[in-house]
Amino acid sequence: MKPSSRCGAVQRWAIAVMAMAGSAAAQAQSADPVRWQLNMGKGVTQTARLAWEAHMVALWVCVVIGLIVFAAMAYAMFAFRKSKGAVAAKFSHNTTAEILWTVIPVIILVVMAIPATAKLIAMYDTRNAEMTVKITGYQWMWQYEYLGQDVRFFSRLDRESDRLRQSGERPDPATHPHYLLDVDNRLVLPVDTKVRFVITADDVIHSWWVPALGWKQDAIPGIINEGWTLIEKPGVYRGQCAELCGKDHGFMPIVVEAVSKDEFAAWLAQRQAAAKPAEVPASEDADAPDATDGTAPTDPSADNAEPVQAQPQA
Ligand SMILES: [Cu+2]
Repeated sequence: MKPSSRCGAVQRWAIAVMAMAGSAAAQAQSADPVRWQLNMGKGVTQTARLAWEAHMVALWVCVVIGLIVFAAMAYAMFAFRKSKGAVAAKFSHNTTAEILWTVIPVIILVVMAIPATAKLIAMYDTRNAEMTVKITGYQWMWQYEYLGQDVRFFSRLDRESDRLRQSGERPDPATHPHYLLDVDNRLVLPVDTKVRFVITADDVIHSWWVPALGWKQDAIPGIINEGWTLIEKPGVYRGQCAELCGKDHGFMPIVVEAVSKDEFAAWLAQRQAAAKPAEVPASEDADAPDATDGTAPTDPSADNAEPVQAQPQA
């Protein structure tokens, strides 16, 4: 190989590795991992930890099996090589071996399935929740409704990300670390509180996914799915829609802000207070002179919860 072509090959190889690392980093970004993190994150909920434990058990089982199989292959290739005069055996069936390579994997699978099933059952147990949030997926935003609290709002891609994505500029990770992962209204939740989610969609199937919480749940029109979380650590946890839902699927991020119970109570009270004055302008407007032409003024008290297109169509 000529030095120049070797150089080209090395360059192509380096580009391929960088591209793979780049896409891995982009995928992992939603869980706010550290740079070059290879393993799944532990998350900030018990559910996430259970998923992590199941993943680690499966990983180590795979590692041990891989080591045994590759060691056996390497030994066979080296010890029974042609140059040593090895002659291939001619048998085609071995009942003992066939029983062993069926029974051993079955035992491994059963041993892995028992704890995994217990974990799954725990993940779906939404009983004794202290509060419920209804999540509705729309093309292309989320609506959060704190059931029984008179608080609901839409959560859309933040304006800066939206501007950048439409400008054709290349966002700099240093100045925009949460490009496409920021929203205008965060889902604020209290820590150490069992929160039940009821999840649905208005138009097409979406999927609500925040990796740090440890699960994802489909949001399907006409169907209510459930989930729950109990966040142990205050912080900001980011996620994305995980079901291809249309052209702006990649632009409906999720941001959960976990705060202390006191901060949450204060935030909720403030949201409730902010929601109330929306009814006041109706009476103010009644005195406004623009009803003189006989046309009905637009009703400012109209429910602002109607979905509106977040972005102009491209
Ligand atoms: Cu979606």
